Amino acid sequence: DGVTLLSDYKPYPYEIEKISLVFQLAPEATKVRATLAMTPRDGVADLHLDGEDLKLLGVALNGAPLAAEAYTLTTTGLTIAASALPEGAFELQTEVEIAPAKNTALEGLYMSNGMYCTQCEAEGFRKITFYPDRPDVMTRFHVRIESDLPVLLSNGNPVGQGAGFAEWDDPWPKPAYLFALVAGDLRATSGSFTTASGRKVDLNIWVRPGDEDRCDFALASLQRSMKWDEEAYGREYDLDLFNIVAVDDFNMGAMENKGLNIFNSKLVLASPETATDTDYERIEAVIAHEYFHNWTGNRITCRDWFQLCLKEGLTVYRDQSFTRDVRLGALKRIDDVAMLRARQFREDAGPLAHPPRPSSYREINNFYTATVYEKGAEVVGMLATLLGAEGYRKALDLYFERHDGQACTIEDWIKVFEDASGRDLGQFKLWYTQAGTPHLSVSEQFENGTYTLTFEQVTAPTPGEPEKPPRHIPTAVGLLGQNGDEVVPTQVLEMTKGRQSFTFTGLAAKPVPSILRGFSAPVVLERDTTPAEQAFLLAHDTDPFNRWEAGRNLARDTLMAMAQGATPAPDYLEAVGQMLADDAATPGFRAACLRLPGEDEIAAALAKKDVVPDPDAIRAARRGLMATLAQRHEAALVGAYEGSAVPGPYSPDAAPAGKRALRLAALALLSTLDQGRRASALYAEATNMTESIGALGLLVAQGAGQAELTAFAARWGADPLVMDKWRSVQAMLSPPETAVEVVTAIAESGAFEWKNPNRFRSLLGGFAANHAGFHRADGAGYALFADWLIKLDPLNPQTAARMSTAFETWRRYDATRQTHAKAALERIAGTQGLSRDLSEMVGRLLG
Ligand code: B3K
Ligand code: ZN
Repeated sequence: DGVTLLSDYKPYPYEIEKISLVFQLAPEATKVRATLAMTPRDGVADLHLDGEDLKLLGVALNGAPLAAEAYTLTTTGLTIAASALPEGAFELQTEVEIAPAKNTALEGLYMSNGMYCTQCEAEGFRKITFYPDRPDVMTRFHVRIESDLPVLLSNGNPVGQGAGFAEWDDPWPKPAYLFALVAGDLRATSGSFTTASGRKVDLNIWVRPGDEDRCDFALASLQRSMKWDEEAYGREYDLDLFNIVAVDDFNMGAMENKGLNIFNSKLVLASPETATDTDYERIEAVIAHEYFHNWTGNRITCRDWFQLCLKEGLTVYRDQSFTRDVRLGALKRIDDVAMLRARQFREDAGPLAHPPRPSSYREINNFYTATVYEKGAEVVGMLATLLGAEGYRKALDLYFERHDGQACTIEDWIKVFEDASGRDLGQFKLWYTQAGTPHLSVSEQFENGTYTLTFEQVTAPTPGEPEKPPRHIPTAVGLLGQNGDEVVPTQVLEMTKGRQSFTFTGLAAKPVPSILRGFSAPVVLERDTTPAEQAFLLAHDTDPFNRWEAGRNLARDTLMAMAQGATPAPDYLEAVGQMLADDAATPGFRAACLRLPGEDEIAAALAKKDVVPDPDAIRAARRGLMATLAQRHEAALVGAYEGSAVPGPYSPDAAPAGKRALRLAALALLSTLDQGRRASALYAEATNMTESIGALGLLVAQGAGQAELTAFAARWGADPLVMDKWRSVQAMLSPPETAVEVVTAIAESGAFEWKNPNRFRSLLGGFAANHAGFHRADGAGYALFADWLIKLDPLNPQTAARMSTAFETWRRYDATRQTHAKAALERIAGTQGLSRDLSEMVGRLLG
């Protein structure tokens, strides 16, 4: 029935010593000849090679053509009967023809703006040649590319080059998903890195002619990443060459192919005029992420795709640590948790909930999720918290020593932590195998100098998982005295039962607890506390994350109450004023505190309390609170706005970026009072994209900015990456009364290149983030979205399926909206020839 089960895993019956590939590139008819040196592992068995959309031109065994009776060809592959195979080693050769120019799915070998490129993870290699396309089959690749294009690249080291061809050899055995090939008219920005042991590595960032002047930041990011991985994890790079190629048509962010990373061009190209501070930060983080995969993913890979979080969760944890260390410090945790809640908690609370290590799937591409990535990273972070910094490093050293060159499982990973620490992590493993976000409620008691915290954990059922046994939860707690001094420094309480108490003795007075410091576990903390106490923590907590969290809780509670008709809580308004005045806090931190929770987050919080969220009331509450804050603190906000202007040439560094963030956060509030006067002025004088697009967004949110939108399009019309911002700002921020019409107008203007995933995501992804617009009561938002998914699916199922997650919250809303959303989903489900990708998603969404 098309379902793949973890429990069905069987090792592949053949070893492959080596694969040699010859590509004769042509847009409509590329020929691929593959020669596999194979040996049966355990006696002769039927030999299955995966293959899809391949035109078979010939099969030969040890040099002799194979008779047609000896093999069967299906739509999913080629099987050679055991009876046709020799006892021992043999050489198998296939020749196929493929059409990269017709490949709109952007998986396998395809073309983008005249260049050839590949995307093989998870199962794209089977669209290039017949091969056991599974991560536990690792071998050495030799590649010959024949083409007249000037730059011909593959994995590993260049071993031959001449007129119309290049040959590459990768000395490191790898699974097929890490194979890559690029051919095109490309220009390199080059540099080098010398490893700790003295190996000089050549680095190239390859882009289309004309883009060379936007590569310096990516190159410097790569150098920083290489250095950090040596220092933090003792990991050196292992080839003499590292290539990164920017591609305009790409289904996701980037791909860690061995020695030849391929990137979505939006995550490489940056200049002050075209990229925002957030773009710079993401470019650095993704360059680091893909580079870090060289050890966590490539040298040690996954046994099967159920183990995806083994490489992704760990590598996200590593890139988050990198960004904290080289750029953002404590602010990084705040950003990551805000993102985790917005995406992963949302996923965990809906029909798409699944464990970081799922146990079944139809289409693996549907499992590159916030749960596998971000929650996977949280689980690694909890292991680091439980073992401490030294213990974590010891465990990772053991992981690399024990498993280098292998394809591993989550069981292997946990065993490494058990062996390095001597601890039993059996209960901890539930984090990997069960879905759902635990809710942790806390109560306190103080008597005779003894303070007791009692925790209770409950996880609601998720699809297919009615029972939720207690998890092992590391809870970092510190206690503050009434004057704000820290009376008990942070300690990690380990909760393993459903209900559990922890005591602190010898206290002079009842303390104020700071619980779940640094967000030490991905749980929802529920605590009956007063606004006054939250305000106290916002003012005094020594843990920067919990300081921010206290303000966030106040803001969220205020907004929830306002969405149900209340007026804003005075404690909150007061606390914001104090925070704004706190010059000891960095501008970046103050900006994070000024930003209010998004409408979707408020809706989720209401739904959790069994209140049916009203998108229009939520929007009104949020805008109302912004206006109230602006009125109350106008002088301070004007001070913050004017005082955090950054003079001089643009630098993407954290300090000026933090100032710009504060400036824009203050401006967002002030814009509710000045009819966009300041935003217009800032737009006119801005010399960097952060401020241009920030100001433009504020104008659009007020239903204004027509002149600025026109000016922006006139200036940037020829730059598709910049125009993506123009589209997404309008789709995301237009008022709900006009958002559907705005999106429709952009979509239907001939200029919208919807087949390019960046273009599609900028508009439809932006619209999905427009809470009140997408969830418009008459269902027009849902219908528009469904139309576009139906249109994209036959060309690019992967991106269509990914975008369908816009519907994952549909059951939260009122009956009318539910009826419209359900109708839209059913219309998608009923579409003839729907892809496996999108039909799996819609099936789960409809539950
Ligand atoms: N490993 C790739 C993602 C591949 C997605 C395939 N649908 C990028 C990354 O996580 O680094
Ligand atoms: Zn990754």
